[in-house]
Order: sequence, then structure tokens, then C-alpha cells
Amino acid sequence: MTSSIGTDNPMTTNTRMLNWIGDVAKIAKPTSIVWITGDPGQLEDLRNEACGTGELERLNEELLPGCVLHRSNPNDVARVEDRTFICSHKKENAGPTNNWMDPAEMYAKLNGILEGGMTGRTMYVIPFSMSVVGSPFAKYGIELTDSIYVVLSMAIMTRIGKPVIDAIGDSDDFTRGVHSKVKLDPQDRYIAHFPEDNTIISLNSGYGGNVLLGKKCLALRLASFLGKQEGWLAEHMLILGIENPQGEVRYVAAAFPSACGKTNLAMLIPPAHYIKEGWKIYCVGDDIAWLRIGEDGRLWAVNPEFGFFGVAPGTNAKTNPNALETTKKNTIFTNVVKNLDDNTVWWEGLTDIPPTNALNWKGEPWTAASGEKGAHPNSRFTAPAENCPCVSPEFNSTKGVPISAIIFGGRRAKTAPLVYQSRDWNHGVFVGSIMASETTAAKEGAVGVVRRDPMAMLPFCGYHMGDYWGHWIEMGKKIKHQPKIFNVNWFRTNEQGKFIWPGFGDNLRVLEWILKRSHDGIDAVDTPIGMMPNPKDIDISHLDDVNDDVIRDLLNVDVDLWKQEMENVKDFYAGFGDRLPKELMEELNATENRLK
Ligand code: OXD
Ligand code: MN
Repeated sequence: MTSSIGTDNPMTTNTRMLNWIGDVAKIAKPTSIVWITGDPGQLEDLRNEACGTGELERLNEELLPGCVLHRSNPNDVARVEDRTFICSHKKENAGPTNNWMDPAEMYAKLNGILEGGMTGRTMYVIPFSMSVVGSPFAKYGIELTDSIYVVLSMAIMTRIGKPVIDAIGDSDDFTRGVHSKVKLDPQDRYIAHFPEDNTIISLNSGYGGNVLLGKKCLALRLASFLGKQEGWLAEHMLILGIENPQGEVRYVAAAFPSACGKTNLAMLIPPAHYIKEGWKIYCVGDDIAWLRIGEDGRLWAVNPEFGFFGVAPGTNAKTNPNALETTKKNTIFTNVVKNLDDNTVWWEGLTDIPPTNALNWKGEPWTAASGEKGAHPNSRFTAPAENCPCVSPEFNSTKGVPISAIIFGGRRAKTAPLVYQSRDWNHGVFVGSIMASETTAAKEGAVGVVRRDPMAMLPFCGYHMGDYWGHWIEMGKKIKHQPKIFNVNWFRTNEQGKFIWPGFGDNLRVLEWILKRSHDGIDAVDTPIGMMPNPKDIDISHLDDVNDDVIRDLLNVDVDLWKQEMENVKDFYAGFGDRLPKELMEELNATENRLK
């Protein structure tokens, strides 16, 4: 082991940082404090230590070099929205879509839970940056944690170590993040955000989405709040570069609720004839976009993350070969099946034939014959973005990429057509605000229960959602060259409940129309809900199951369903009281009038 383990030599003389770390240590009482420098040797030592204790397991070095398996506690396998709090000083500033607790009360409660919580453990100090260190987009943070899994995951998902400490210098402008597994007690599990103090405290969990504090906690919840103060947007969006046969690369940002295929869209493989014509795809990000207005009046985006924290089940050589390739080295797999024959991993949907000598996600002997799933449905891979075969050359750009189009989408069986375009920016904000997904017969029993998830930010907006919409409207006024705003729905079903649109790589056919609308002024059909493609303008060549009738059906707008939809939106909007921007009410009224 190197001398970096078990030492507590601080990497900084920043007294405010040191005092805060000292205060946390006084409460949590770790045995030692270790600063994470980012040195690969230090990370390797920690990997060895965790493999020694069983926290991690090494996988087949030839087939999966540098990869490890991690199992979380079975009571701790997903984000916990009911235990997630926005602790603004005024309750009304958290808004109706967030849990709230008074900050003083929450600090007192959490300090009580954390008391002695790290006894017998090391507290690691992880300096991390969201986006490229030194770039105008960068936000710095320190995460204190008693988990080596968290240290190694943060080293994949964010830029860490000495350069971040140097960039912070003596400044107090960094996010304070505290994570402790404590006892992994679900009753005392809290993911608490203090936006006005730039602070996050996450206790009693070891699951990625709750404990990798740079991701949902900082890059969305706190960053959305900071974006409102500072005039930019933090969004739950993938960023995709599309190169056409003329060699022009254009970028779109797209927001979808969880489980709607964001990672697949972000890394799609174009249909064969598109590849032949010269189309190429570049992944800039699969989950989060930070958007700022550039000097040229366009909207510029970066992905503040450094890796992918993707859902494993369903990822395979057909659905997302790029993601699969990305997980082939230096990846942490969580809660997947371990194949004992060759010390590799497996999950439902990876291959048709499951391993026969295997352990399930809980580490118990398992075969598919048991009828139980081997991998947890929310099992994950944490993989470096640099592994991705289609990662964008602009991935590490300090100025980001210019956004041509913003795309919203949900999972709707009937109401939303394959694609439509908003009439202008404010209408686009309206379209984003009414985003929704429906439960399907297969899942919940009740068909068509609509869950609104505005801009896919329902679990991630760090302040009042009404003010967030207001901020979108204000941003629109400041963007000289606004991206066009679209809505897509890959999930329309036929009478038999089967998806009509093939999805995956074929979604590029729709993206092509979106780019033509954004740049080339191609004609569109004016409908009550927005601008729609002429059916002939969506390329359906070489598709077996989509002919002219099918595409017309996919683009059909059922006026009665949309009238009902507007009634439902009215009820939804009523929950936001006087913080609902008047512009959105105007858009709702205008849509109703067009539907008459
Ligand atoms: C995620 C999510 O993990 O949206 O990205 O839940
Ligand atoms: Mn997400």
C-alpha cells in the first residue's frame, strides 16, 4: 500500500474547507482521514483493499480488465424519492413537487444520525469537478465518504483529485457533500439538499444515485438552483452530435423520464443506409446537460459528468452495442449476475442463454429455472466515457457544443404523435412542462395512468417547479438564436398493444426531420398541438413494418384525446398556484382554442 492510505495530510491550506472537514470528522468520528489525490496508484490500492474486504470482487482480467463487481445492500437498490429533501429556508421555495424540511431541523436530525457513524472507518475526502476543471461551466465539490465504492465510482463519474483542489484554491465556492453509510438503516436514510448553503448530506445509503453526490444531487438539484441564480440551465438531458453526409455536425439535447431509453438514444447506431450515406453519431452525454448562452447568442451545452451510470438489464449487442463496449474495461458493475464459470457478469437481456453456474445480484446461487430475475432490474454499470466507441471529440471541450434542437419525450400509448414541433420558445416550455409517461397494461394493471414529469425534472428540480418554468421563459428571452423545441414519442402502440415505431437506431429518421426543421426550413403541417411533418418527409425506406399508412397513423393527432389531455394539464397546473407563469396558462388556453 502507498503512504496515501491511512494518512491525513491535507492537500490544501484552505481554512474554510479544513474547518468544515474537521467539523464533520468531529461528529462522524472516523478512524482516519484520507485525501483522494486522483493518483492511479492510490485508486488501485483502494480497489485492492475493497477486494480484500469483499466490498468489491475482481472480474476476469482478460475479458473484463480493470472491472469489479459490487453488491449493494438488498434494502438499498434505487433512488429514494420519498427520502429526498430540498431544505430551503422557506418551504414555498421547495415547491409542491419536493419534500421539504426546515434546514436547522434537518441539520440537527442528520448530525444526530451521523454521530459516530464512521467509527472504525476511514473518511475519504474526494475533491471533484463537474465538467472540465477550469472551464466556465465547472462547479467544484468535496465529497466526504466512508465508502471505497463511492471513491472509485466518483473517480469514473467525475474529474477528481489535485487539479480540483488547485482550482478551488482558498475559495469558499465549492459544494460541501457528506456521505456516510452509517448503518444502511432505511428508516434513517436521508438524501438532503441545502441549496442556499451549497450543501448535500446523504446518510444510510450505498446506492449510486443516492451517494455519488456529483450526479443527481449536485449536477441537477443544486445546479438547477444555481442555474436560476446565475442565468443558465441544468437539465436531465442527453447530448447527441449528428454528422450528416455533408460533414456538418449538429447537436441536440433531449430530456426523457427515467426508463425511456436515454442512454440508447445517446449512443445510437444509424440504420444501414444512413451509415452508407455517411451519417455518424457522437455521444456527448447520456443523462445531464448544463446549458449556457454563448457569446454568439446560441445555447451551448456540456455534459458535466465523466462517465456513464447506466441501467444494465436490456443492454445488449442489438439495443446498444456502444454501451456494451463501454463496459468492457475499468467498469464497476452493481447488482448484476456473476457467472462463476468464467468470472464475468450477466443480466437479463444481455444474451438469450443465461449462465448455468452463477450467483444472483444478492450473491446467492441462482439459475434462470428459478423463475426469478438474476440481476436486479435497476442493476447498473459505472463506466468511463472515454471507453465509448462513439464518444464525441468535443467531450472534453471547455466551451461545449452548440444546440440546434431541444427534444422532450415521454412514453405515451396513444396521445402524443411520433414527433411535433413547438410553435415558438414559450410554446416549447409548455410542451416540456406537460411531459408525461403512461403506465402500460403489462406493468401496473391500470392502463393509461398519466404521471407528469415536466422536462423529466420532477425528482431533480432543486426549487419550486413554477419558478423553474419561469426561468425557462426568461432564458428564452435572452437566447438570440434559440434552439427549436420538439416532442417525440417512440412508444405509440397498436390495437394489440405492440409498439408501432421500431425505435433504437431508426430514431435517427426522426432526428433527421428535426434537424431539417431546425436548419433547412423544410415545410411542416400546422396542427392544434404544433408543427408536424408531412408524412413524406420522414424517411421510412428499408423498414419492414412501417409503410405510408403506418407513418400517417403515427403522426395522427386525436383531437378528443388532446381535449382530455388539456383538462388533465389544468388539474396539474392548479397545484402550482400563483407561481405558475402566466405564459404557460396562455399557452394552455391557446391550445384549447385551437382544439375547438
Ligand atoms: C438515472 C435516473 O439514474 O434518471 O439516471 O434515475
Ligand atoms: Mn437520469
